Amino acid sequence: MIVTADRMTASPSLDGLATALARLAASFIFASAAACPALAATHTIVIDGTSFQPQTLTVARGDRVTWVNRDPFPHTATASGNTSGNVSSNASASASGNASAKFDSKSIAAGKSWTWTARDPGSYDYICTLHPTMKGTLVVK
Ligand SMILES: [Cu+2]
Repeated sequence: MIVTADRMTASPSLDGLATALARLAASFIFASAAACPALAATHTIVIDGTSFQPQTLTVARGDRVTWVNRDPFPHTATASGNTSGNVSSNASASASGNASAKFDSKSIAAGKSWTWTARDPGSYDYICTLHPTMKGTLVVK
């Protein structure tokens, strides 16, 4: 009777331990799975008052950058890829393939946004082609 009782009490606690271990293992798996997409961040550049905010943004390779147009008229975020910034750093630019790196949102309508994934490291000077005095710099590390 006593042995049986001990077994009966021991059995649920072992089950409990197994369940706890299973939950622990599951939480590790979920944590690892969640860590992968978390490595790529999404950054926001707000276009407001005919300016890019922040004017200079540094992101990591693989990150996504979203330009949000809060002005009541269209803008673009356009990097030519052969900007003046590359003249002084031709060696590193060609080494990392930045000479051809560029992006162009085309027209971003009022209230709309445009997202670009930063794949190649470098410093991207960009403008709004509709308002060339609007300038910004995106640094990809
Ligand atoms: Cu503009």
